[in-house]
Amino acid sequence: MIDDASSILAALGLADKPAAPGSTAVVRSPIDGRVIAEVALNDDVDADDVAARAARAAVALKGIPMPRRGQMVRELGDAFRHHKTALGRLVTLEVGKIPSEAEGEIQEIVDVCDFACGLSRSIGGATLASERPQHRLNERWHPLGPVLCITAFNFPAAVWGWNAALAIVCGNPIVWKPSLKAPLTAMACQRIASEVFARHGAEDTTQLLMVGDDDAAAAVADRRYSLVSATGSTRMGRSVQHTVSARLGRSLLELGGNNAVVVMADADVELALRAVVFGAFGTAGQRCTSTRRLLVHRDIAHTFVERLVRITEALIVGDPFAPATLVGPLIDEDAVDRFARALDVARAQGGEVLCGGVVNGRYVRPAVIRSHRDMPIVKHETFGPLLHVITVDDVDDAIAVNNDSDHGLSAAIFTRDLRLAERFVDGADCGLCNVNTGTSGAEIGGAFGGEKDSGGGRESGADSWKQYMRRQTSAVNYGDTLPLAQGVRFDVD
Ligand code: UN1
Repeated sequence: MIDDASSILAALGLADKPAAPGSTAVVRSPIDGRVIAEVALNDDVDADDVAARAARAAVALKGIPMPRRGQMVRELGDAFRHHKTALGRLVTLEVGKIPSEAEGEIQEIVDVCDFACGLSRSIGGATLASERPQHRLNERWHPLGPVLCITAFNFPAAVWGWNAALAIVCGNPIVWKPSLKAPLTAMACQRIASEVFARHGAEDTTQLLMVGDDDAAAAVADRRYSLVSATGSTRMGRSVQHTVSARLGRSLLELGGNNAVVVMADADVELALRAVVFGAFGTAGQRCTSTRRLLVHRDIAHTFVERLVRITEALIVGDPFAPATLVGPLIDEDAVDRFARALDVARAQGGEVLCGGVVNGRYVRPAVIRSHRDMPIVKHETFGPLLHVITVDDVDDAIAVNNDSDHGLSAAIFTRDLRLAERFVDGADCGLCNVNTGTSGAEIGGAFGGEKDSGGGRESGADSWKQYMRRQTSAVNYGDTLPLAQGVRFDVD
């Protein structure tokens, strides 16, 4: 199936040979479970060296004017443009996304680099009126310091890209701890990035920290990292937050989601069907923004669900490199077990599995389950192609069910009625809330992230650059006297 694994790796300068002696991680392609590489892991001494280099790189980067850092990030974007196809193939090989989605992920890096380059000439602080005569108050933004970026397997490149482009423009080096389920994509991105930054004499602007999740704890606790930006499970996020808070550091968390699409009785059904199918089963349901709950109006529930099941049953599941495939494999056998278990639990709690189940190995058929709103499982995230269908009576009911989840990442409503749309957006407690388009596939221009167990962070877009900078208020006296604020007098002769 993937006889050209070696050529995909070679195109990006990666070897499929076993790594040198020492701890290694074996990388298997989810497509057929075959070992495609073995990568060397970092030990404690390496980890300390990486942090020390990052601290030195922070000093060097701060000395480079922001628009020049923007230029470096623009070149980074160009390099990713150039390698888009090759990187996309690697993402498909390593995590099983179909090529269109894999390339879309690389495009997301290109987009955020363009965005960050623009920011490099527009980031500024406010000038404020001072209560003291001949004084000016102004706000200045300084680089924060090294950023530790922890990413998950499902977006093995883009999430680092969001963080890296903004962090670097803001003057911070970035150390990337990728998921050991997808280290090759990280190695390829790092190779590309280090070439760009070496051209500018800014080595170590990006580095990799190749350690397992448990061994990342020491880096998370390391005060040399001013910001820990972590994407992954809520459990991981809680532990990161706990450790970083204890040292009064900053964290930026982008965790799971249990996202709902609401389809009202007046919805454009064709649009809604497409959005639900892509949202729930695209990326084999392995996005944090994947649609996990369909809240459909009682009046159209029967016909909508019938059509949805028909479309779902016709989806082509299989080798993601095959042109007709829309749903590739799950990342590993554990993910398949969790999916199978979720179907059993849903059945045990009174759900009716209308279609879907395990096929073989790492392949599953997307599942649609007729569920009840009070089944405990519908309140939890299952990372896979599984959709709970729940009927709702009206928009207020939809809001109530949508919000009855520990997560608050993304939601969407399909309706032609402006009033229903606005009421839903008003009432949904999620960080992202769409109208007549699905829950996943956010653009980099908007702040991305969610509430509650989704972590509260906002990555990419909008004004998220503020999280990568240290804010300073500066009072400047351009007069000849020293008036004190609040009218305080302290006369010394
Ligand atoms: C994730 O699943 O961790 O909005 C990120 C989306 C993508 C990013 C998802 N742009 O689905």
